[in-house]
Amino acid sequence: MKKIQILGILLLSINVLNAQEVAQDSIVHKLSEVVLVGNATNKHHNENKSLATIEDYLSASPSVDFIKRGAYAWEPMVQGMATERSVVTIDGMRIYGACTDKMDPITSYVEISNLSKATINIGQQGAENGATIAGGIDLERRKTGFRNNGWKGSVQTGLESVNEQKIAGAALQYSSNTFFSDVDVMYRNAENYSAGGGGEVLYSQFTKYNLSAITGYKWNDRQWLEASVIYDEARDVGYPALPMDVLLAQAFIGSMEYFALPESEKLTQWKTKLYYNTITHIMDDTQRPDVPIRMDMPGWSKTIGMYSKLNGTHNKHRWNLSVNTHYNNSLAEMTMFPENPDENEMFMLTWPDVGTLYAGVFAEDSFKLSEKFTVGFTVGLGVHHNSINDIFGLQSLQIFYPEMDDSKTRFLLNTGGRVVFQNNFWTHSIGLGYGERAPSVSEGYGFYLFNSFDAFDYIGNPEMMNEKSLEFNASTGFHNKAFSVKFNTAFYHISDYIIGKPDPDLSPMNIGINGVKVYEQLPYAQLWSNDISVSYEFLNGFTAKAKAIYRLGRDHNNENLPLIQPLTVETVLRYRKNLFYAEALVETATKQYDFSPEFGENQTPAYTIFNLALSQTFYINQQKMVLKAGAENLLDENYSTYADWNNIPRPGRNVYANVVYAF
Ligand SMILES: [Cu+2]
Repeated sequence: MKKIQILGILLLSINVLNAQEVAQDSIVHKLSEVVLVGNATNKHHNENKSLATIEDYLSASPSVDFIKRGAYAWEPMVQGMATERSVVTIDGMRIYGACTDKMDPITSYVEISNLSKATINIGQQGAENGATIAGGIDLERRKTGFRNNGWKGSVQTGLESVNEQKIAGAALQYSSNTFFSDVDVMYRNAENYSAGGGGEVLYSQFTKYNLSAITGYKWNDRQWLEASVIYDEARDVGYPALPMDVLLAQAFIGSMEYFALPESEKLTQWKTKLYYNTITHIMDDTQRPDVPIRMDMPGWSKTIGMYSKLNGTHNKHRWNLSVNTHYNNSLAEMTMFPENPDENEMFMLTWPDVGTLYAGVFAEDSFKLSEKFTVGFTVGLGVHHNSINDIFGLQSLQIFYPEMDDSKTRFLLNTGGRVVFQNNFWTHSIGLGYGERAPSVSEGYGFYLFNSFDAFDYIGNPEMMNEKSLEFNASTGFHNKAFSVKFNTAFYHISDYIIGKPDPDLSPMNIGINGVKVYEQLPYAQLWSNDISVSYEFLNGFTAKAKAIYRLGRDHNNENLPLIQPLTVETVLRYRKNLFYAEALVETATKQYDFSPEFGENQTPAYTIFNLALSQTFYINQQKMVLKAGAENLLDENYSTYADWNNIPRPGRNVYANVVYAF
């Protein structure tokens, strides 16, 4: 399900490599975590529910969890921190969501069929693609590469009982020594799901279409070009935890990349990418029977960018140098329609046509001190420039900030270092980091953004300073042939911590709202993130695995931060014999002792759920068929996790079946 590997970031081949193979031939460079995404032709795939969502796959990482506002488009958290504090990229490309309510994180615009793996780097080790506090997730595209495999393909279909979800997908690949092309389509359609013990969760339906293609042409042994497109469209997506739904969430993500293997032996690879993406997000409340006032809230986001990355080795050094730049434009509107037709409609720019221009350089070096000790450094420097391109939007914000300019420039530093000890059985590491980030578009320039968690309208603050983080991390791991254990801990002292605080002088835009919060900066907040994973293989075919996660987050007054994970433990027993595979899983969380009433949070009770999965693979000549069936939340427990927005209950018992046929 998950391979935690010590992985050099210097991937020498563009082919889809098995993460284990990569790890074995690379020196310790940084401590990345790699989640392999299921694939009909991947030897690991029968460990997963083959047609699970990308969120399910990423949840295998102890560093990643999700805020859930319904059944669709969960918001990824890295090390217990929400999207403003992390950088999520697709093959290094920056994409900004177009929703002021965080309904459309980057992960919602891809499908598992588009991806081969996700690389997660925590803290400052994750700053390669942009300034970050929590770390980065890079989702890597799936591609056959120049393998000379000829034609290959697969079709897959799945059914899930809890929301009558129907899943269908197909993929076709062609590869020769000089050309490859991968095309895939995926469709998901789900009705409302049922919570544990029965009870329909209204507005939890969704429909998603995804189409992607990637193609490469190699004109000599050292140079090639790749082009990639992803088109993703979700329609009629319900968000039971929010007062609005989504009529349309649409993304086009395109790129061209040039690869070169330099003649010099000291340079391993040079790659340069140009990319563009455009996102349209149409939110509405037409399906909701009683809302105090009807509103339309569309949003648009467009990003153009490039990067160039050079990797090399020199004596005992492995290094990586990159430049990247992007420009994003974010615009969102709100129109309110009063019930009384004599009253005027009210129009606001909730994101006042905000431009974000970022340009950064990043360098990374790892140096092998001795057989067993490696030191690594990263340093990133960025220039971040915001501008408000709409005069009406600027004037609206100037009501609160009369002195504000229409633009602001910031400089961002992200740097870290670590020492790693590794012998045949043990790996230990300690690291330090310092990072800065700019406020997000909402934090800086949002205008009356309603948050249904604490029922406050939020107003951005363009005058905030950069948020800064000092981090300490350590890990220790042991592995032999049958047994492995790994423990990670990371502590973040975040100064000028950005958070919304009530302003009693301001009145909300709508009835039934508690008030208005304005983003401001706490002197500091602290986060402590811990996880441990254990795996033991026994009796020829059995594997027992367990992982536990515990986090703590406090502000400068020692008050709890919101959405912090209580102790959560997952235990899995697996059995594999030839082509048969079975798995039983227990997930349990303690009562949430540390929660934040100030942010509308209440105590989440403890829960335990059981899952079961079976799979069998058949080979018929060159063809392969995988049948997979399972049940999630077997005892139909009614529960929600700490990260379920407004305590929306998780799905009840779900029986599913997946069939994958590959040729
Ligand atoms: Cu939205």
